[in-house]
Amino acid sequence: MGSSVTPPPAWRTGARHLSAAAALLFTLTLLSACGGGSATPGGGNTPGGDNQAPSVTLTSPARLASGLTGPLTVSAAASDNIAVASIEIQVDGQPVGNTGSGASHTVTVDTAAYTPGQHIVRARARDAAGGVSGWGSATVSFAGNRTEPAGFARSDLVTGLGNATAFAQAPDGRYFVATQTGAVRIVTAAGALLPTPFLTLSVDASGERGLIGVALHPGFANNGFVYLYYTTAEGGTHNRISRFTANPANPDIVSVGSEVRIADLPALTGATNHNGGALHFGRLDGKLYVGVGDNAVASRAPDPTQVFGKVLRFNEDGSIPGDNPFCTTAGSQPCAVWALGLRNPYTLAEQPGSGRLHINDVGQNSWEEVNLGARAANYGWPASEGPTSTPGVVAPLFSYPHSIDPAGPGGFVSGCAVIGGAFYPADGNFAAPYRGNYFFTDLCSGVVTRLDLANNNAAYAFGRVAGSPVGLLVGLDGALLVLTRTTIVRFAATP
Ligand SMILES: [Ca+2]
Ligand SMILES: [Ca+2]
Repeated sequence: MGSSVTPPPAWRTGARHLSAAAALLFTLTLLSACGGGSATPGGGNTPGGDNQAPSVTLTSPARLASGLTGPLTVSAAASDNIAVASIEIQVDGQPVGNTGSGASHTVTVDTAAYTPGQHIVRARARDAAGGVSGWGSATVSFAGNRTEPAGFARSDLVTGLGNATAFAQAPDGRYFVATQTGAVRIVTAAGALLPTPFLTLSVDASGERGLIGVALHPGFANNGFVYLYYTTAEGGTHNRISRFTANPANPDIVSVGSEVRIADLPALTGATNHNGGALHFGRLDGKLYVGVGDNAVASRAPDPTQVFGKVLRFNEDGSIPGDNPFCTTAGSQPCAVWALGLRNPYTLAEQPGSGRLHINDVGQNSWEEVNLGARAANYGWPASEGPTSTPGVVAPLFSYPHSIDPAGPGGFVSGCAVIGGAFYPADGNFAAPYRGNYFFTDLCSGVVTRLDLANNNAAYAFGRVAGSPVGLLVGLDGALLVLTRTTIVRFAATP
């Protein structure tokens, strides 16, 4: 063979095992100009010595087609130096219809099976040697009334939560729901709202202040530690992170007097917005990660000597780890700074197993951001908001605007305040294309979007909730749960 291109090992392996390869071997040998003498040592004949993958074009639907309803014709055409063996079509990373044989293929997609909003149609082609084209794709939007995709059921797990702001689930299945005015409510795994709060704090709940964050210690099953982020008027209005302990005799109630202050953040300005509030224990390092807003003083965000506009990282007892990146005066609170350049990181989420952290930064006038968390990273605020190529600034993984702009990086996704976030675990009971996805929603749109990390962080509409969502998590039973100001909405895969 004259070609010096070496197929990736996966292609070679695939060629040996593709039944189509064997079936077409004779034909390909005839068609190939250099079909003889191409035996692969130890691997049999490579069909035709074909090192050139097909190319494919998605011919329908049109890119950025919007408001699609009813049956949708999806068509693709491919070409190859020898012959196209097959074409595969996907919607949102999931194959639809049979794989077509030959150089063109059409399937019909029922748009009514999907939640309205953005979807991405893709096609790719293979040749007999296992060569695979890139994806031909179209970002489109579907219309309709669904609130969850086919194969899922949506229900309200619990209603009547007043001004909920954040939630966490204990290993025993109970949900701890923080409410802005200071109460932590317990919801049983079955969805019963206990009448007596776990505790009620005295908070300043004006504007975006109040009780706005909750996390359970990784050892909660043994120690009953509940961490809260709240605005207190004590000693000048400021945000505080404290640890409380559940009463061993009645774990639905706090042990009176158990509060241990983890951190008292500096005094707030008169502005009542941008308090952050995200609380999360790193699964790999056991550290407490805290999202702190800029308190409407944007210039603080890039300043490593201030804790506003940051992700902070503490030890579980409130001491500061020695390996944080920006420490100049040992023992000072800014030594807790782990990442900077954030405006209002209201939620954080970590992928089970990998430790991958997503920081959801609520934007100002233009953009909402999902950022990949990294030690010492600068996310750009206030010099940049949304997509950026500025050196030294970590651009968002995904950002979407406040006004819909289908041709822009957000596609058909828009909203006013990003609300994260939950990684769907690899062992969950959602279908395979959903596993490893990152789910987020938006305070204003109520659209639950999933990011397909395996497809370059493509965004697909998954579901919708009414009201104003403020948080997401994947429950112990594998359901996706969305907390709104009043309700926990449950998305479960149906058998
Ligand atoms: Ca080929
Ligand atoms: Ca940014």
